[in-house]
Amino acid sequence: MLTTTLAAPSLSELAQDVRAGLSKPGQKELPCRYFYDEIGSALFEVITHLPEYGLSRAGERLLRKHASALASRLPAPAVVAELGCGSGKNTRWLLETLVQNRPVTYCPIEISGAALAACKRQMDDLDSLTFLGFEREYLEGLAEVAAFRPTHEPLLVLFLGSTIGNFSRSEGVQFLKQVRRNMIPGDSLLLAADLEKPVRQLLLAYDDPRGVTAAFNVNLLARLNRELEADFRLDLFRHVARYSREERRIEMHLLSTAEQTVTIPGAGLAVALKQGETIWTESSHKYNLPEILRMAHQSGFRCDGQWVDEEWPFAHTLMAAE
Ligand code: AVI
Repeated sequence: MLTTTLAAPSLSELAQDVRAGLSKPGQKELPCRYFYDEIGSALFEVITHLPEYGLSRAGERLLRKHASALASRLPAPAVVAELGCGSGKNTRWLLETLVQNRPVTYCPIEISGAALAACKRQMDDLDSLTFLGFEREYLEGLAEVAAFRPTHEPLLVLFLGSTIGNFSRSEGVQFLKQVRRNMIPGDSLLLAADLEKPVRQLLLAYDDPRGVTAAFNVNLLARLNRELEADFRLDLFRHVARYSREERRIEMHLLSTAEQTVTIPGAGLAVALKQGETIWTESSHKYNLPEILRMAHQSGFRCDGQWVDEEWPFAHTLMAAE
């Protein structure tokens, strides 16, 4: 297996985003993409095994069950790009099937170097696979893949795990449009989206009784302590998961249990928090099938297939670039 990994972006971007999010008037925010340092990626991996968090297992079941059907609908893809590969465990089911009858260049695009390294290990023994990893933002990495891929070899872009749900609905469509701009007719996108389900089930998925999701959320503050010399007292924050019926999304927050001031020298910032005030760290939007098809059309794709898991409502939609 051939392997290359391209370098990470600078730290100052983290400082700028933290400064912008925590000095916002009204609701303070931190971008969820900063969850995934080495510890956060390891905690997320544990989350994917929690009985309450059914998303990852649903995605895995769909890929295991439909990999051959999917492969047969694809015009011999030789280049597979993945937006956010995580450990690569689920993707392996599909790649294993694809490499059976063609050589594949696999280009995972991932901002977490730790996740990219884990994904590389996951694919190590696939002989007909060339692994070309990009430690980049999704669109930046995809533009690089688009620039080097031979145009006669169709490109398959994977956006799995329902990461689309971490965008707002309108940002999600804007994002898919930008993905589409890096593709040409004949290319395809496999999009995973978590579907609406009972609120109680969703709240448990994002606030598990073992406290792993809480640790994942609080690690974001620990990361700022480590990387920006912040002095967040982790014992003064509590993980909160809420469901917004209006927006049809889970929101994760970190609630300050005391009035306090936190200093973040690396971002040149001191933040005053009231007791009960929250920092909003993540949204996970939940979808229905017609709206996924609408999103596909709005962003320049035709739907070529859709698979829904029987145990945990979750959909994979194969979209062809028109
Ligand atoms: C990566 N992303 C799709 C996960 C989600 O479900 O929104 C991240 C996550 N947050 C809490 N648990 C898992």
